[in-house]
Amino acid sequence: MNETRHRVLAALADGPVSGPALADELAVSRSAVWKHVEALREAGFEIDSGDDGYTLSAVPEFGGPAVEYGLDAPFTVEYHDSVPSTNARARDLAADGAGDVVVLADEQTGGRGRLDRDWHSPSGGIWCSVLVRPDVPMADAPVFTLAAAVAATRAAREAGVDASIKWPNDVLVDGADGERKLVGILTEMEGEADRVSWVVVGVGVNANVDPADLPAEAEPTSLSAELGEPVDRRTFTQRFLELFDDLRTDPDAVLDEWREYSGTLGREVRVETPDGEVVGEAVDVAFPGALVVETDDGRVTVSAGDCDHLRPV
Ligand code: BT5
Repeated sequence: MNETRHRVLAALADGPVSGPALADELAVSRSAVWKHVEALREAGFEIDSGDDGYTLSAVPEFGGPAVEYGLDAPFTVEYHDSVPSTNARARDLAADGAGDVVVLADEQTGGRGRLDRDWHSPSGGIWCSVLVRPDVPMADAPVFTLAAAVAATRAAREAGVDASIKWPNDVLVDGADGERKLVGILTEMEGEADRVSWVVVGVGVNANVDPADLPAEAEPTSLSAELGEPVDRRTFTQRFLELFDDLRTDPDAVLDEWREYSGTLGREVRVETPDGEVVGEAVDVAFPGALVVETDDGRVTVSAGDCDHLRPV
């Protein structure tokens, strides 16, 4: 959304404001004001026009302008009703030189998980990829996956869902019938060893989705299933982006909050790594995102793999 349109919205939110007064305030023509108001109505904003002028009366439930409106983070949002994969789109934007862009979709038709697995993304979810250009070495990039997991978990808790993090990239809800997957994260990047060029953090949140429409073997859940009513996707997305923005430059805070929200630490785990299986008690997380496991043969630090929670220790 361009700067003038942001300012139109801000003025209407404090409305009523007349077309001529708005034109003066923004130093644009009256017909330009009218075009901005019509474009905002097209985007789903409800704008009343009365004798005193225009007033903003409702913000759309979801979409790019809706998420950008009132967002306290420096991202522009590109929204799609349907797209093959927000990560693939964000990678294209990265190749064009973009940064601090969020690609957001209501539905994905070719969503991807790690290791080329499928990610089911029906309408009603929050399918979101954040493209950033941090000034860090490639080896540090896993901390962005942890930051996204922390931000998604905190946003879920603020929405009333008691989520926790499973190392390295899942957000789960522990219910009567065991742990169910609420959020998955796929981080992709490009660069030289000493410096990242871009990082795309893809976050899939089962928001207002019926878990019956997701693969049963994945043991999925959704925010709406947990709450018994739809969640406000606009607020959730804004909180996620604001929290992620705060954390992306503060790795110590990421690790501290990750420990606080972790469902993995203190558990007996089995991690399938490229070098074999590691079984033991998960005792800590280490920068930039490794899991420290106390095994019968001593401490092992695992930097990548699929993790299963076994019984509590
Ligand atoms: C992940 O992979 O959990 C990462 C998922 C990232 C998805 C986001 S959505 C926005 C962005 N655009 C993309 O194209 N991707 C990212 P992994 O840990 O490999 O888990 C994949 C497994 O989760 C699958 O094999 C299924 O078993 C299961 N699964 C698929 N869809 C699911 C869903 N909606 N909810 C829960 N589990 C699901």
